Amino acid sequence: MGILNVTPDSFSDGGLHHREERALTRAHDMLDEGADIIDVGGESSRPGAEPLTADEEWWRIGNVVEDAARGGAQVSVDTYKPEVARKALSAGASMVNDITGLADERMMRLVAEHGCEVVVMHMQGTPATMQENPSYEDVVADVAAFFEERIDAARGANITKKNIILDPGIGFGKSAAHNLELIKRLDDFKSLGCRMLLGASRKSFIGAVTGADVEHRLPGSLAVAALAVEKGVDVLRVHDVIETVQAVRVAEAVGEGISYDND
Ligand code: HH2
Repeated sequence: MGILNVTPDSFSDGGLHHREERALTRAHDMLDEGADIIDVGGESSRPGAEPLTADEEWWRIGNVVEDAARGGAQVSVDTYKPEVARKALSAGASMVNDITGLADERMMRLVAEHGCEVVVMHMQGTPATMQENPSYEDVVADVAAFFEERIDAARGANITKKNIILDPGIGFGKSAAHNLELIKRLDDFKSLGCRMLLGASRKSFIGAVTGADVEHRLPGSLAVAALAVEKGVDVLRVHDVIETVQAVRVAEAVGEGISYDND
């Protein structure tokens, strides 16, 4: 899943793809590089970010969603607002990426109505305050309990389990230690029986471990991608598509084996 932030202020690529034509070029480049899904977002969720209205958000992403879907991409819309998701689904998106984990009942009903895929992400608090003092009894057990409750609620609303993709929400109300623990124990979530997504690309815990600034976190991001594949993660939400595809291919080949003509 390639990230396409049509925002002036995202933590890593803010401003880069704000102009529509640049966003579309980036979408096509990511598909050429091997992305299967393009995740289009109009509102930054970086710590401390201020929310937009639904109209402002749609105004930023509408044409990009429509054009990317028309060009044949599977489009995911990164929004927690049902008004924005509804428009995106009508414009050709087929996945809703909801960082609030279907907190809004209207979003739950919309996803059920459309029969689309949905990313259910865990977040402690809200983007405005989530990094102030994240705390858990046991971060993996707490996130798993949240997933179980959300799966039950979604199934109660007639969302099928095969359409639910679980995401522990790296950096969303979590310290660096929490993020590392979640990555280490990603396979604990497999027993819930849903596909899984991880969004660790260029995030600040990589900086906390290595000292690298946001522009120089690709190696750390690739290390996490390879570990995630090994632990059974199905979708990686990333900025650097071509590099991640190579890392994933190698990690998969180690796991599954491959036959070479020239061995
Ligand atoms: N992370 C970000 C945004 N959306 N969605 C899911 N499912 N999982 C994530 O980990 C995730 C997400 C934050 O990263 P980014 O989009 O690069 O930045 P910003 O929120 O500042 O636009």
